[in-house]
Amino acid sequence: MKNLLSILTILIFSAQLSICQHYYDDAFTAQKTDSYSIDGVGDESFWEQCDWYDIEYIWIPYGTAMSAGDFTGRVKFAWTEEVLLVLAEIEDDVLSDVHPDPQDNYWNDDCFEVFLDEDYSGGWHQTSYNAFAYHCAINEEDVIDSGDDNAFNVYVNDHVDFNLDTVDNTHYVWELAITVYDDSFNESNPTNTTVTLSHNKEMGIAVAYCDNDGGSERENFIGLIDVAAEHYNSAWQDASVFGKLTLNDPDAVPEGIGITAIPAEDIKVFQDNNSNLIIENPAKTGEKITISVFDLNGRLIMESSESLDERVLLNIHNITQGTYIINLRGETMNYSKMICKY
Ligand SMILES: [Ca+2]
Ligand SMILES: [Ca+2]
Ligand SMILES: [Ca+2]
Ligand SMILES: [Ca+2]
Repeated sequence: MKNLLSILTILIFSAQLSICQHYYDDAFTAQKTDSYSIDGVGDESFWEQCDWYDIEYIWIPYGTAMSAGDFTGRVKFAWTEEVLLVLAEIEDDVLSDVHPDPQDNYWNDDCFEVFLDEDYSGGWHQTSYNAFAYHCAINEEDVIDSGDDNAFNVYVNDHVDFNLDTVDNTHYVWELAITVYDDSFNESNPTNTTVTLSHNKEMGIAVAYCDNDGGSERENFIGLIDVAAEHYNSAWQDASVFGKLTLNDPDAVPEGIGITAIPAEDIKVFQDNNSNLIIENPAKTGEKITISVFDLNGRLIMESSESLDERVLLNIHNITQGTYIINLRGETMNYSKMICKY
């Protein structure tokens, strides 16, 4: 009996380990927006604040290279409290949809896939809703995920609102708004609850493209994550191969610290034409502050202690072009502003 208990303990512990692990440390950031339009055109201003991530790893056939013009892709992420937003630019020489039944061989037609693990748990999801593998068809309508033990290849069209826009004969834009469900989702429940998104929330994410150029099967499967050979086709089954997506709201003020000394609208943070960061504070408070520059993945790029006089100048020549979050923190203030370094 004692041995049996020991074995059970080991099994349970092993199961917990397998549920919580993540094989890769790829990190991505989604930026907050309050409004959007799913029209296949990424011209909303918030998309400019989001980084592109290349869809560049050939999962099938593993480790091979694409011919010029066959496929290129890149993706970016944003969010509101209601949805995760995905924008992808795809180059594909032939759009192909040879299996007319959306539930038949959906992965063998041209198809844009978003893999989403609401709570970043990792772990097996092929036969559960621990995570979702949203296979979006080029008909701009059908979204299929493998279901659970009771339901195979289920329609989850109401999870993803998407639009596929044709730019020219070989270039396309996919724009998606994904309503987020947690692992309590049940396909037979007509009133599944959805998850409200918030600043700093972490979710498991991967993206891939199934490229079929006219045959009966996809010729290539190209993904966002640089997986090992053993995981060349694991994403549809195992959320542990996903990367981490962090939701960022640049306007969020950390709890317990507010701007008390100076109204936020009175502080101006911008870059001048000589690659200097300028902070203007008409209140001339002289408060000792720490100026921190973060990239969109939350990495600290540089930091400086200054006195918040009427005008503070900080040399940022050595920072590469891109979007950054500037944080000013002092005894009575905590203020963040996003800037584009050019
Ligand atoms: Ca749009
Ligand atoms: Ca192709
Ligand atoms: Ca999960
Ligand atoms: Ca294709």
